[in-house]
Amino acid sequence: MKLSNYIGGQWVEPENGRYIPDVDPGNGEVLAEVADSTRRDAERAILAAKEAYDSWRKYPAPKRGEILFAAGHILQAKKHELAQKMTREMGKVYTEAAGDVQEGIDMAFYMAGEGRRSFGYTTPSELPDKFAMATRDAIGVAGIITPWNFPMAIPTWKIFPALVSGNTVVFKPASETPLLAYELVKILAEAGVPDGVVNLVFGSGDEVGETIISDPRVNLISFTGSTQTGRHVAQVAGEELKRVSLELGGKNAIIVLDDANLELAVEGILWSAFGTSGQRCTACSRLIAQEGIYDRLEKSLTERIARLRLGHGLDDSTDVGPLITEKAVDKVHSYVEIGQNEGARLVTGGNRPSSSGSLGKGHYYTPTLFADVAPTMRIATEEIFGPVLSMIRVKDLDEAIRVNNGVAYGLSSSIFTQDVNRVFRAIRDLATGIVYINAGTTGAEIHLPFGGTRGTGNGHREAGTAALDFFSEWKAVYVDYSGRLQRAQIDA
Ligand code: UN1
Repeated sequence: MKLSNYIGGQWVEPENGRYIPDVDPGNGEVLAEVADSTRRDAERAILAAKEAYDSWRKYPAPKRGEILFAAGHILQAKKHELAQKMTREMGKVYTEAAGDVQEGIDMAFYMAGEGRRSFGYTTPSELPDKFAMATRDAIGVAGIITPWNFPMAIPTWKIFPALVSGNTVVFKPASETPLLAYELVKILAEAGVPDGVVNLVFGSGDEVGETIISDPRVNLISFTGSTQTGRHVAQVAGEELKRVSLELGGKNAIIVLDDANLELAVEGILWSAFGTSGQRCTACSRLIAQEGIYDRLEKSLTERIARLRLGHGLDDSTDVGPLITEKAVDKVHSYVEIGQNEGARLVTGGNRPSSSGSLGKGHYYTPTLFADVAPTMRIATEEIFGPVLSMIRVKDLDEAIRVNNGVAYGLSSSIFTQDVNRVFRAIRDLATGIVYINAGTTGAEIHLPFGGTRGTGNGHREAGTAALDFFSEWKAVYVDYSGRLQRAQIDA
């Protein structure tokens, strides 16, 4: 199977005719061949999006919404098939892949409804016989650059609000997950998205990504990925004064206080730290435990982690799938060595599984727990993006909050306690964009704002109506029906 670009409503070969393999990280199987496009292909896509913009922005928003409804129904009908493909292409276990597709379905229906809302507001004028209102306008061509860890959810979080707001799209998915991007764009075309409104270009960040962020015809950029790349995106796009939304790294923590329900906390920790093999921006990689519960928590977690089964995500008995690439495995392992050199205590995991069995062909790493981690160690401050959890001991809630807030990121945080007073202090003081009470750090729902503070981004939020604030701009409209010149601020 060959995955070509989709430009101006046509599936087209990359100009250089080059394709590279798309590989299953769980067993090395080649799933498809994907276009390795260049700057020229990206420029064609940008031109197509630019040309389609004027008629799309004038296409009634409720009708744009209806196309998203149709896309939502197709996604729903194909949920199982798409989830299976996602597991094979990205590695996460089937149930989690199905959840990823479900986020896309939820976002389709939510944003479809926005076609009949996208509320602005009216407000009184300071002058008589004059009417004032604020409406939302489309912006232009949206450059959408997405990561591999949520191959359906994240593209839909960006593309659907972009479309319902009247923008056209140039979409560059991560090189590791082209198949799901291809499926999504096929569904959008089938749902009735007009030619040129959504364009898909496969290829590297250096060629395709760089063109999208620097080309002046692209008006806004929505990017999810590493903090390092995000900084570069902001710099390049900033030159052209583009609107830029960045969703970057995390170093999310779960706080467990002495009075917590221990079993519930353990479930939440395992799910947040080792689900998707720790490859979520929202994954929990720090466990901040109060001293009275620390040892019991460590013991219980150690037993449970030892029972987690590694394997291919389509195998029913698998709890933890592979990492995305061998390079990712190397990075995770280097952090394990860093942790040991820093003096943290490796409790369990910390190695590649033996390469003799079926795991030998994939990129696996054993779920890993470190204890006696100091809050300033590198394993407790830098994003690892793998199945590595660091336990930090604290005296009380105040220290827990200080440790939680003491990193360069601020996406998600969580606290387990039964004390309502401490719950509300935590809600007030945890400096992250998402806060969970008695639940892990993952599992954001699509109708609430998603995003983080500090190094996690640049202040924008995705999902919910917050997404419309990024993908549209305000137009203030004054209608004077007095029939004479009325001067604001001057005529009493
Ligand atoms: C991400 O890891 O980039 O809250 C997104 C969650 C998911 C989305 C994660 N709904 O974990």
